[in-house]
Amino acid sequence: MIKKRFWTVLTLLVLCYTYSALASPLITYENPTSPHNTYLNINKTFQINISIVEPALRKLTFSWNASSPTSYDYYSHSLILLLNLNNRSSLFENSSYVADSSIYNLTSVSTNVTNYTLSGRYESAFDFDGVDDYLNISNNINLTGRNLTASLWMKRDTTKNCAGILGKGDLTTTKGFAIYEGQSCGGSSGQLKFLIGNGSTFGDIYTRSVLSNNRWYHVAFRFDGNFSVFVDGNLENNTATIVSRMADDPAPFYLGTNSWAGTQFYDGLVDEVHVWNRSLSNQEIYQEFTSNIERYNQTQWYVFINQSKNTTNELNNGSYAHTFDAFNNLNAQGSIETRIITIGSNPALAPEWNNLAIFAILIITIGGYLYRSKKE
Ligand SMILES: [Ca+2]
Ligand SMILES: [Ca+2]
Ligand SMILES: [Ca+2]
Repeated sequence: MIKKRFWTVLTLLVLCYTYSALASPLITYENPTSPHNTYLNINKTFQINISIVEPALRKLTFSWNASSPTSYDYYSHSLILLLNLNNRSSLFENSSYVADSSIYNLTSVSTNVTNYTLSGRYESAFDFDGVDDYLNISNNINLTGRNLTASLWMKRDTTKNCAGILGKGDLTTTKGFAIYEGQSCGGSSGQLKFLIGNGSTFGDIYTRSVLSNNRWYHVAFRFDGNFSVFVDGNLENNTATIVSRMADDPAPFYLGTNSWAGTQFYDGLVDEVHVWNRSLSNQEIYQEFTSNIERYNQTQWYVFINQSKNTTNELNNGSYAHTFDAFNNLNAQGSIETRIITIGSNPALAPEWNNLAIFAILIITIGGYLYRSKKE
């Protein structure tokens, strides 16, 4: 009787364990992630690649840097739009449908778009012809009163007056936000403009840089009561705005056109669009520039990171521990082992080379000894 109960309890425990193991996100390091306890003395940056198997991902956190621990969300409920634009049939993507991989799984419809291009920043990108192509992404998201960060990669073919790149809402109602070309819209040729409406008026900011054609740029705009604009991870303009609060209604996102004009079409590529309903820190925006998160199919995700300190500096000497935690819709957690990368200035021999060197010295010494004994 006791024996039978023991086996029943054991079976239940095994079943519970198996269920929880199956139900948790699975994270795996992929090449070329450095092994645990790697020492770097030149090229003080490192790459991390992971894959995640989880059909209902809700949150992904990257923690790193042992000396001043930093935690960074690659994915969470505050990421309200995530477009990889990779034309994955496993996500039902085709020339007239684009998958939003945010939690909100928004419905995107492309209009007058002929093709994706394989020459994206990461995998494929969307190629807007500047004539009539745009994407319309309907949603029930209301950003009224929220902060905002919007980032994307862009590579422009030609500079056009006021051409819309990304926005939400019909700005004739002075609501929502928009990123578009500044030329003839209050800015110079090659500048970008970011605009937010509060229901009765607009606030705006421009890039300081004049962005060249035919080159990839990462651009990010942040509204947190003030305006900030980042190009390739660098904060390059930061101003107060007359608009202290955003007004919005559940209006569509638009890519490739200005929703309020309908004739100002962008000519060029757009890739990896992120919209957050919160303000990201400068470090988080730099991290967006240096990383990519991709949904590969219904269950699989990839994250790529090329970690350095910032856009101009490699990492300081020290010890960097990194790990990831993922959560699904049942709040089950999956983690991966912490790996440590040490960065220093001393040329350090890897342990196997140390052993090889000792072995070689031993062989030479014994060889020398035998040679001498034979001669004597
Ligand atoms: Ca077209
Ligand atoms: Ca892409
Ligand atoms: Ca073109």
